[in-house]
Amino acid sequence: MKKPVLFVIISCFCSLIVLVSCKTSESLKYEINERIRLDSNWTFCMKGDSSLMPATIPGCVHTDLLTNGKIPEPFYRNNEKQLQWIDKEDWIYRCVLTLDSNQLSHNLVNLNFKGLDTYTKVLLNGRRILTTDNMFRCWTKEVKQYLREGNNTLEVEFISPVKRGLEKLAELGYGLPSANDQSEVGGLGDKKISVFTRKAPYHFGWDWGPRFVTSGVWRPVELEFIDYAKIEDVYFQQSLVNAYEATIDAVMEIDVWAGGEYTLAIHSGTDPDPLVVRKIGLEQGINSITLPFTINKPELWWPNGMGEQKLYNFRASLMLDNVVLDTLGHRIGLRSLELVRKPDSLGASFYFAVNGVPVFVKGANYIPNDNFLNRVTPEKYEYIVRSAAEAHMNMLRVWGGGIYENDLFYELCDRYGLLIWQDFMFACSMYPGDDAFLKNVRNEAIDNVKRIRNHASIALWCGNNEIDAAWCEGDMSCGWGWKQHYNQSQREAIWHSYDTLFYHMLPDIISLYDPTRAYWPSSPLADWGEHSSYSSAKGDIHYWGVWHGNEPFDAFYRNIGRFMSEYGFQSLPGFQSIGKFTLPEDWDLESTVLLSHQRSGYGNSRIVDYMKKLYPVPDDFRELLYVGQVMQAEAIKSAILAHRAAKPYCMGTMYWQINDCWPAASWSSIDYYGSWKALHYLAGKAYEPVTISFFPDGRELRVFLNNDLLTSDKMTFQYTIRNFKGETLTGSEGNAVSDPYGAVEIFDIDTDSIKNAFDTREIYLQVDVNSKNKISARDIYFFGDPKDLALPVVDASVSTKQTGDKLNITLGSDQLVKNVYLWIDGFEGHFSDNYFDLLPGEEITVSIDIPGDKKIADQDIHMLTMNTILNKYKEDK
Ligand code: BMA
Repeated sequence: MKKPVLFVIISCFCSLIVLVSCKTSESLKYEINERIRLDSNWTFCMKGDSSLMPATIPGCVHTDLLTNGKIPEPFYRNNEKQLQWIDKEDWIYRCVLTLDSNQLSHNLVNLNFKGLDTYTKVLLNGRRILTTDNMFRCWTKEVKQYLREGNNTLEVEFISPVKRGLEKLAELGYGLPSANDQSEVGGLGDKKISVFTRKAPYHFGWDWGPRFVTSGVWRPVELEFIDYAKIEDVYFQQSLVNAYEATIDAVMEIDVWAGGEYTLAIHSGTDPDPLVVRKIGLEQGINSITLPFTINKPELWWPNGMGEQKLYNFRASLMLDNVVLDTLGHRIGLRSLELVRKPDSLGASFYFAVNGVPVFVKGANYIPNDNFLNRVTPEKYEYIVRSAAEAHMNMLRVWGGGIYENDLFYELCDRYGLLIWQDFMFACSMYPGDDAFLKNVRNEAIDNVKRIRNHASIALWCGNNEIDAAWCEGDMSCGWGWKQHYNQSQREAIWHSYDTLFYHMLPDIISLYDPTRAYWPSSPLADWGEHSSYSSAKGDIHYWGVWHGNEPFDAFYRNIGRFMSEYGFQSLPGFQSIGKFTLPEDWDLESTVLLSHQRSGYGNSRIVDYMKKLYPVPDDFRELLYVGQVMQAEAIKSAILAHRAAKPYCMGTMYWQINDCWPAASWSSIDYYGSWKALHYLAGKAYEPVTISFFPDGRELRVFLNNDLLTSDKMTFQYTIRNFKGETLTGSEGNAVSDPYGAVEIFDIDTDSIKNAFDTREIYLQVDVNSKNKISARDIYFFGDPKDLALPVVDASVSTKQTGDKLNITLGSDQLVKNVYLWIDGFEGHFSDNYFDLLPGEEITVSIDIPGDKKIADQDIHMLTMNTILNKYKEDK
């Protein structure tokens, strides 16, 4: 964009959307608080430019430039590189508010910004009213004195976060470690500036994401008109919850403009009778009032898979002379929740107990769904959370390099029963520790703890991602090699900042503002590196021996800690997704375009290296993507099942990562466009309530039954060794006694004797667990690597039946077909199952939603299987 000489102000008119339309009738003496959203008819321009363009609020400068046709789609091919100029400019956003005398007659007018990204100067009618420096904070300014009847100009100037970052780096005089800050992509050489700015760390690049350092009004803006008093906040603190009663303290913050005798009440749902009501004298300023109340025989909230997610609608109201001035409500799940860390003979436990029941955590790490956060629709939020619940997950970790998520995200997690491991937004870096920085973080932490603490889903506050292990204080030989770059006094200063922030300030804030929840300083507080000073027998562990450590997949069986909060393996998106951001000429793992959509240092060659050892490496691009996804899925499935078999020593498993922020090669199980990779299907199976784990241990194959049901039925099991035609070669059966919510070894097999008796390329082990004459769990195991299997040359038979908007596809085969992957050219629907094994003589019906007027014939169903791949590439040899 050209920089103009003149800067012309062209006003815009912000439409005023009434959020809480509470205008009083003539007869009422008091006006009820009113809020209007300022979210339309904004304009923006580069500072120094005269051409104003329409802007979207909430939004950001990159997407506004895109909508105005000034830049191409940032995620397409290599476009990222040519868009790095945007974050080096300052940007002006402006609108005009038209206010009438009635609105200005209110005693108080607040301007609330729910999120400004990041460094801004805010002007109202030409007068500076606010300066901001933290994307994660909410900003409120009393503005009545600056407003006038008629048109008012609101202007937000965004100062380049890159310029500010560079200034702060120069001020400190030395750089701070920031492992994932892609400064080179941003044209800054080795100048890592992300740590100086309280802004989503991943915006500066990550090992799965691009570098787009955004600016913008990223959350709603509103004007709020108040006459007497306002409910600033209400926290429903659950001091005691059990099946008989829930004791709750409604801790209220009332901001009072006119002191007097007010009435406060708490209601539940539509019940006109309050749970508690109190008349109380309030003084001008902030008043803190606690209203305790009890719910008898509460319906409890449970994590997904353990029970219902009952949510109560609690509502606080503020009254003056029987007129309701303000209300504030939350949907509250009543449950007790505890992080149990008890020393034991092996170290110390690390598990969550909900309503007194130990939870085996099954989940994934979660990152923001887009680099441009305004592109994440409510539907996308629900899709991701629902996909997690459908895969039987009960926890997501909101990881520390992203954002404190939107309210909607936590509401969805409450509804779907997903517990949240909530990091504060610090990851893989050391941070400054000057007073201004610490004060800023303090306010950020308070804002966010207060904003989300009412959600039943929040299980834990965690200080940061991987910093403790990376720095590794007290031992020069451990950590990621950061300390060695600093002299003694710099090292002390850096550690002091860390210690202050994560071992004092944040835990103090939690004990003050959310005392019923646990705080954990860093994830992990147990590391996989051989020099680690932490023990995996005590805390959580990130196990990256597989992938980063290049260890074989069976290392998953040997590296199990008390709580596996990260581990993972990469794959590329599927063929249909790849087609959306590339051209056919890019369809090569070493093409510049695909390498720029692969941010892990080893590039795509790491995927191929693993593949060479275990699977054929297809020449055909679509087949290569397929094998890559199957490899990722089978690796992570085996890790999950190993962790489940190690219960109760291990009490949680969360793979890295469920989602993507752009289309790329990554560890995700759902790609940027929402398509489930093979991993999401297989993880869903590994997370089912009752599963079987195959656990190779030397020459033994140990077989476990994992039961996550709260009840224990009598179960029986059969195991059979079969050939690929399904003929039983040998087998046995027995009773399986599993505790409710337990894991038990049901039998083991001497693999040497199997190898001596049979050709292991031609057999598999099938285990069925039955209860009440129904199959509760079934899984199969191969005694060799996939590339060595002599799978038959067969394809599954396909027959389709379309009823209304649903297409059922029935597949069958008289021989084993491994990893059946289905797709329909030119149509992207969600298959209810995919990448599954079809056992000899069995039928599987898969469904997909399809518009009734789109006719799909049997031959439109395309299929890839491991049988095809193995036989094709065997013939090639
Ligand atoms: C973990 C995460 C991320 C990273 C991932 C893959 O350690 O915490 O920082 O993206 O590994 O390398």
